Amino acid sequence: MNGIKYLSLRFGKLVTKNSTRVLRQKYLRQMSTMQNPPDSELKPQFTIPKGIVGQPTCHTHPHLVPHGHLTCGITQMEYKERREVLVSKLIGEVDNVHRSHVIVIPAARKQYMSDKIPYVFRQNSDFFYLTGCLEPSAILVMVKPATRDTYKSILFVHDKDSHAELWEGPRTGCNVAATLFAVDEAQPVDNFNNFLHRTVAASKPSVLWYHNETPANPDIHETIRSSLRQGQAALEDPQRALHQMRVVKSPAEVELMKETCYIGSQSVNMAMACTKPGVSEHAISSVFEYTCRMSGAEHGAFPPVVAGGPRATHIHYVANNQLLDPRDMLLIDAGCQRWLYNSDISRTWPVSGKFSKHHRILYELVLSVQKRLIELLGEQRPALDQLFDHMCRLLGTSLQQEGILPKNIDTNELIGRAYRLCPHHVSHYLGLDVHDAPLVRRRVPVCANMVVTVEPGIYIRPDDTTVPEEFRGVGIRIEDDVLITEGDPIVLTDACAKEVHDIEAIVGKQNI
Ligand SMILES: [Mn+2]
Repeated sequence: MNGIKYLSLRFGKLVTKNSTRVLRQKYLRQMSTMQNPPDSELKPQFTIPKGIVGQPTCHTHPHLVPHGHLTCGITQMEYKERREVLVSKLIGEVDNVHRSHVIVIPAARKQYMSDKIPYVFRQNSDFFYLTGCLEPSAILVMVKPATRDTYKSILFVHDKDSHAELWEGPRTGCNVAATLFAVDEAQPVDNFNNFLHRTVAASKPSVLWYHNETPANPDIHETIRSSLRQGQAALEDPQRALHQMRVVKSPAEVELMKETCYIGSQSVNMAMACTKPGVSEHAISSVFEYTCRMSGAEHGAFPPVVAGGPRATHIHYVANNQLLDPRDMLLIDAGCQRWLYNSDISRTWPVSGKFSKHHRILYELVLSVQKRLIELLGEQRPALDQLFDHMCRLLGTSLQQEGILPKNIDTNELIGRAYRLCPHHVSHYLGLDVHDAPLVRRRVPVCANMVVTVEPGIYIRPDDTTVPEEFRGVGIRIEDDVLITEGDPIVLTDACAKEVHDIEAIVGKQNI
């Protein structure tokens, strides 16, 4: 790609093959010294078995997993500690201490687009957070008897099977899974049904912790329900406690978030650089995805929005099948997933490479609101719902100042009008899921080590006669991913161009 020299000079960090390699090497070095005690200090259960297992390990895929880690950036010890924290949180939630607790966290099962044609497998985030295990249809069970202070963790996995492995690739199997995932015991998934019935029947009165509403694996749903009926166990949902844990990132998770945000940022820059009149939205989407994958992401975080002109006023436009018009702006909302951690970025830029007068007015208005909202996150640690109120107020006032909204309306009316122009929320938590930890309310104040998006927008439909004509048919969104710290918030996507002069310097400078 030719224009890369210019872009590298301009930004010093645009993705090239070379810079990605350097980044990864630096990262691997950092990881192996920072969080990993020397082997001699590890207890016997914390070793990564050599040999081929069902997922990448530091022995078989040293280019993906740093030495001594179970998954990139996360040690077996960290996964074990998460399980311990969850068990103690859940026990603390139930009044009666004389109860046994059985916690069931299923992995995702494979999904098919048509007969025998699977979608790319995506592990269930709750299950992955507690195990680091990438196997479909596995099940984590933790049993805490009323009579003991300790709990036992059992991982149900698919056992070795030469016929299945001939088709699908190697499995970890029960013999190795307990060591690899640092659990007390590994059993074949086929044993789960009997195991659960026996355990629940033998431990009355018991609490069965299981997320019943949207089952991650419908195949075991009936087993759980029949255990409940027979064993007279009380059903409780572990997800709220789990999401409270997930919403606050560990130091290792923060590093993973930095990585995914950096890759997403550079990939949006590349999409910006490849934007020219007549190019298709589809091509821009492909540039984004290609750059993400070449830089170490597994795939996109979600189907990207690549919307030229008035199509940007449809907030979830994903058809991406139109050609770009030089008079239009282009809105992208895209992100990538690296080791299951997601970035989520929106940018809007002129197809021609130069903002028109009215586009620039609207763009700078949204940009100043977005920057102010990031400051407010640091100054006031508001709940995300409060940040949304701030956005409506700020947008309303700015639009009034520019003469886009009338001056003779009261504050409530103004906020209402702003809300109609930006009908989506301004923020969500970000992490293993794009809309991360959904059970954590957006009414709770943000705190250090949360990662949240800040994404104000304005969408003026082509037929919106309440707004001056020259501003109609435009959608603008600017979205960054922000790490809350004890001090100022850190914009993890700050490598992604958003100032007018930076955007104008990049757009169109790269040949596809
Ligand atoms: Mn978002």
